[in-house]
Amino acid sequence: MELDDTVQEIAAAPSPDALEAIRIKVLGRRGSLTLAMRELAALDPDERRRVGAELNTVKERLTAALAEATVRLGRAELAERLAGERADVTLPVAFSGTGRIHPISQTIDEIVAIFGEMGFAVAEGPHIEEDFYNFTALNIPPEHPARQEHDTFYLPGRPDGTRLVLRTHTSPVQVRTMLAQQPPIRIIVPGRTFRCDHDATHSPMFHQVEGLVIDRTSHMGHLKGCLIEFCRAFFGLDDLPVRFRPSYFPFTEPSAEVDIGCSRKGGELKIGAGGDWLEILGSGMVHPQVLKNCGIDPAEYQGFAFGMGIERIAMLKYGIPDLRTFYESDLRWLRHYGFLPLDVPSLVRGSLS
Ligand code: 2NL
Repeated sequence: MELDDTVQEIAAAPSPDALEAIRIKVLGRRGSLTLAMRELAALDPDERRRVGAELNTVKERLTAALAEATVRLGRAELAERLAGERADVTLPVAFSGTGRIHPISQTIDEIVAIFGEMGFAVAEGPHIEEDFYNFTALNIPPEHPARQEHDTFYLPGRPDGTRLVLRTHTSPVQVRTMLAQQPPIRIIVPGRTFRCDHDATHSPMFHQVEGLVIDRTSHMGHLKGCLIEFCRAFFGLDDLPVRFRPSYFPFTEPSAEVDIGCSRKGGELKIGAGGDWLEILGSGMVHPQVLKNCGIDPAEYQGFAFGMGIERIAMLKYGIPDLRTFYESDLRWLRHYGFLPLDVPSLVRGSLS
């Protein structure tokens, strides 16, 4: 009778702890069954065999009941945990509020969105370059100041006497593209660039976006239309004044610098019509010698190119006053000037047009 009660108690145990308490009470070192087994020694042999067999049956039933209860409680615990941890995958994403997109990345994404809409593809290339791709192919003469030790990061000389450089602009990617494919070419090239320069307005590492268009009849009118459209889209001003000013680069002829309208009333710079001008881009028609160096016949093809510094236009658009803060990895700065990960630049959401 007592056995049936215990088996029932085991089957009803509400928790693993309660079950363990019952096991100790019966099978523990001083458990009722353990003590009864111990007392067998005092019985005469016949009696011992009979009671011993009975106690063994009791022990087997209890052990089986305990094992069954352990499985039952384990299942119940798992079911409870699964119910508690159930994830509703249809709920909206809970934004953790931590990460931000760096203003340099955001600005590059914006520029890519604008030129992407005009049919440009993005091209990328190595930061460590051959002298040929960074200088020679671009018609930059050996005595040009840009080539000097003082202005360019050179790697140690190689056994054959040549030296690799940290690219000083992203143009070598355009050179590589022209050597790899025939026109039509329509690319923009964002990326890191390096110059031996470090003060309040120069960083040894900075970012550029350059663009290149080559086709049979690409002309200065295309250059102008393309860059006027870009300036207005980037600053979000349909009537932004844009002017082209003659300039000089070894890799373009003719060359033009691009200014946008601004005002400087009371020492505060404001982009837009205001009678004053601010330089933001360099551009020009690709020099025939550069086309030749890059395996393109200048009698058949012509094109235009342009380049701009990302930090500079990001500072103008987003009112960031100090260049050096871009690379300090200050989380408070990033929370203030950074962008939400889902704030993806595009022309169809109104923020760029
Ligand atoms: C500036 C001026 C410029 C280019 C970059 C270029 C590239 C090739 C051929 C011809 Cl492969 N030109 N790039 C042309 C004109 C200006 O950048 O002020 N950049 C920050």
